[in-house]
Amino acid sequence: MINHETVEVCRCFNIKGTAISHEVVTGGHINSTNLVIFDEDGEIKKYLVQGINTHVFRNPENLMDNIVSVTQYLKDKIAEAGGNPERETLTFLPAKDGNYYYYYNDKCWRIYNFVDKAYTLNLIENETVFENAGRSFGMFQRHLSDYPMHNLHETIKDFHNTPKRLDNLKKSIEADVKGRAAEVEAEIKFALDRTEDAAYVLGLHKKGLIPLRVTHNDTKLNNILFDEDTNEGICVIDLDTIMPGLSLYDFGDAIRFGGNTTYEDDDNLDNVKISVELFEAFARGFLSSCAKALTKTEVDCLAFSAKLMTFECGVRFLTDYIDGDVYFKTKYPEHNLVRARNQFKLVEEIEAHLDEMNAIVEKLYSEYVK
Ligand code: GN1
Ligand code: MG
Repeated sequence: MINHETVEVCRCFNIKGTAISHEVVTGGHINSTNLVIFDEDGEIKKYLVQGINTHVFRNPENLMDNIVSVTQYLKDKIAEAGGNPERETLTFLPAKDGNYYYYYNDKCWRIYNFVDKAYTLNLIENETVFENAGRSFGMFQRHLSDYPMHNLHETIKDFHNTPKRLDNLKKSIEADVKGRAAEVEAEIKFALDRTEDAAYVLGLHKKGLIPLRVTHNDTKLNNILFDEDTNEGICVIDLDTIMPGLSLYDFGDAIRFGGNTTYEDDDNLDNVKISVELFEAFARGFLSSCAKALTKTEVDCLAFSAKLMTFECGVRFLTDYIDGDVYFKTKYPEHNLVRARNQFKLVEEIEAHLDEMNAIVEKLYSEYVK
């Protein structure tokens, strides 16, 4: 089925030819994505046509300014390293007014190329693939290490400020717009009991022990494209939250999602476990590509960052549940609560395995900084 609206949007980005197929791409919790295929004079072209969630990203101009500038920078880095810039980072199309976003039907749209012969994953099937993911995210950070950070806009303020996320939770409990707070007392207690942990990493940053870097800030496993033939991570996608941040956010968030033995919304908490093997695989890949660039304090916090980012995401899901599901897309009424419980179970799991995970990091680090 061809979708009239997305084809019209494509015309606003100067795409010619005949639309031959349309498919909704599910998976992301924020934006709406469509894969639209065109026949352009016998040549088959695939585009991702995305409706930007302007409730979350309130300034599309700044958002696209970051993304276009970073992808152009990455293209040069990739070419210098002998890679393929068309395949290893995203290419965005300008609209007919020259901007990289366009308002149509009161919605804000953007279009980028579809990378062929690549796949995404929601659950890790084997350790090698996760090691490859770690290498890609480490490489992403390395490629951007000299990027002029002051050029970046903060697309979402205090995105990974965990103490602020806890403050927001408290405000939501106070407002309790849907009358849901009473039913989640146990989850609220779990969150508030960890107030001190929530501030630990930012405290080290404020003391000057952890530097700001250009970070991705949403390193979910499904935000990386793997090559169909080699299973190598080839392209980091979902670039909306590229901002100055801490490397620990990227490492920790990747473990939160990929190191869990099940999906982030599995409601059977017995399935939720941290896989120490997967943690080691990702840490090996990550450290192999960026260990030398990290400070010792960053390295010492890597395992802890997995707990921190899982905790923060759980707090966000819980807050959104109490707020009445206004931020994350949900498929059923308790979806955010199920996600929050899943994340908090994973926090407990990480707490129980933290010594083991720290020892793994220490061992790997000494291998890569020899
Ligand atoms: C959202 O857009 P998506 O699905 O890749 C969210 C992340 C959360 C993640 C939880 C801009 O990521 O911060 O960690 O859901 N993105 C934004 O799965 O809030
Ligand atoms: Mg995504």
